[in-house]
Amino acid sequence: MNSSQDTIYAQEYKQISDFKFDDRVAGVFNDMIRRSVPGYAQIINTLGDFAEKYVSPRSRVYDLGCSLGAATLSVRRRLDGRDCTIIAVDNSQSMIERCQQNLSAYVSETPVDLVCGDIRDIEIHQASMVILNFTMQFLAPKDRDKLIGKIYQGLLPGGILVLSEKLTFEDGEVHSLLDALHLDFKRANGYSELEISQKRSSLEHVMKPDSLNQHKQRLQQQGFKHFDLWFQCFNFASMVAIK
Ligand code: GEK
Repeated sequence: MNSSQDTIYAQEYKQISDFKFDDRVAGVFNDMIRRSVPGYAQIINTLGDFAEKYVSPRSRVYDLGCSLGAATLSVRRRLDGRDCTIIAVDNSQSMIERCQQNLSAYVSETPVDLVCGDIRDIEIHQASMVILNFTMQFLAPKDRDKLIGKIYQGLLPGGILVLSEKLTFEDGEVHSLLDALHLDFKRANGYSELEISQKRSSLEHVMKPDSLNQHKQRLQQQGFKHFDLWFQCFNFASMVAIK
């Protein structure tokens, strides 16, 4: 999956508008997410391992907020012979168009239904795996319980939800430390102070992370019995919840 270098916030803007997954972002997204999210590559690879263990024959896999299709590609490689369908959803037309090109570059017998739509509106049925890889943090907090409830209802018994999110921490000291380490990670990946601060302002009203406790409580309230973190690097984490 090739992509141009992300220089979107390299020039100084007089006014920073809210972050959008538009064509400009979609064009550099692969570079942007790898340089901004610690552990992203490992999480993407491990989604394939979860798929291998949890996806049952003739079931469905949902990739909600699929962007350029990295998670779908990782999972699809492991599903041949299971007669499954992957439903990959994103509400950015630019992401969907590029995702389609990425998927067509590889041969697979597992079909992918690529849907340009809002994950709050789609139905979930017969799922043995649902992936929310850094997507729920962009949903209004009031819509999150309902989404997790819908996923729980749509999962087959024994099915898995993999939920990756940026986290906040209730302990202020820990929050500041992990936030500072994340900023160092971005600097080490070549982002300037200007790029870091302008991107931060653009995300301020758009991305609202929860704490691990909030995730745990929500997942339990919506019915999940089994839950834990399987990955964390600084303030980025990936969780599993099993029905
Ligand atoms: C990956 N999972 O590479 N409905 C549908 N899509 C949405 C919605 C919504 N309500 N809100 C946001 N999106 C991917 C990375 S990126 C994470 C996910 C990030 C989409 C949005 O268009 C974008 O493509 C994606 O969710 C979030 O594994 O940029 O940090």
